[in-house]
Amino acid sequence: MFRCGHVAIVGRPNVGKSTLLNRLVGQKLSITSDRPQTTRHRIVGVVTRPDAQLLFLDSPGYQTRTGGALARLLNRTALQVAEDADVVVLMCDGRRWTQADEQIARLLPSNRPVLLAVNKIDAVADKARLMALVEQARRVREFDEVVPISARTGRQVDLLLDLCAARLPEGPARYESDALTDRSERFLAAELIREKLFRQLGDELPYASTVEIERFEETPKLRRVHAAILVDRESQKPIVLGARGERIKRIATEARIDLEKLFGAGVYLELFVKVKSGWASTEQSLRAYGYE
Ligand SMILES: Nc1nc2c(ncn2[C@@H]2O[C@H](COP(=O)(O)OP(=O)(O)OP(=O)(O)O)[C@@H](O)[C@H]2O)c(=O)[nH]1
Ligand SMILES: [Mg+2]
Repeated sequence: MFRCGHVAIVGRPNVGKSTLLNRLVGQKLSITSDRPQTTRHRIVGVVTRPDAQLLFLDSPGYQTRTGGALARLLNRTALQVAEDADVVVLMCDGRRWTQADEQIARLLPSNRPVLLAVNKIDAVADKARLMALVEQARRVREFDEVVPISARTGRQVDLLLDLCAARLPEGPARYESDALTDRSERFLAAELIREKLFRQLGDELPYASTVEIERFEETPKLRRVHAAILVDRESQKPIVLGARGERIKRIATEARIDLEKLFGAGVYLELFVKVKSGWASTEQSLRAYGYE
């Protein structure tokens, strides 16, 4: 008997959804950062075992204080992911249960298994507080299972994996057994560059920035990537470039190192900054840049 199906990972921004996806797959597929709204696209991470193939869906954190076309689009993606899955993992931060967690818990479908993953237990010293949090969450809705985990250290992640696998429908594998994701190398390259941008820019970050791959050439041993960082205003360009172009150079170097690891090949990366006013202001223009 073999099982295969989708497991959605949902939750408010910054609780560690993408960190979990990467931990499960054992590769850095989905970008992470210590600021909310890092993930903007759904991405599948494939885990193949002798008894099951689990297709984990990472999604943007659900925003309860929304505004703007990008936020609206991300929220739709976040909920759609749960609707499309066989099993839902609601993730929360073990340090606090908030109004936002409560709101998301209520929005989840009631006709399929929902597991609560209480993450970041490595950062919770007081286990009684963890118990209190679980009680609070249980008052909102029923959960099939509650699993305290640490996506960062990997603690109890295997247990969560087993519990998800057991709840999938019977069926054949949908991906090759060595597949990691449904996304192209081109997409992964754009995302990893965006991660470096997020991490390097700190609070100066122009939220209305994205990465566009202009050229992607593949040979067995080398990927040649030309990518543009799009910003909304001319005044944001020097922020991305940094003094004497040092910042963009650092972004490119870090992205290249991660990409080489992920692709198992050499990477030649050229990075530019471009001003494209209003690229994130309407849903139509967002679609033109790959947002669903
Ligand atoms: N201490 C601790 N930190 C964690 C753990 N898991 C994730 N983090 C950190 O939490 C932050 C957010 O992680 P992400 O995986 O980007 O969170 P996310 O839920 O995908 O966030 P969005 O994509 O913005 O919705 C990062 O700084 C992670 O390193 C954990 O188990 N323990
Ligand atoms: Mg994320």
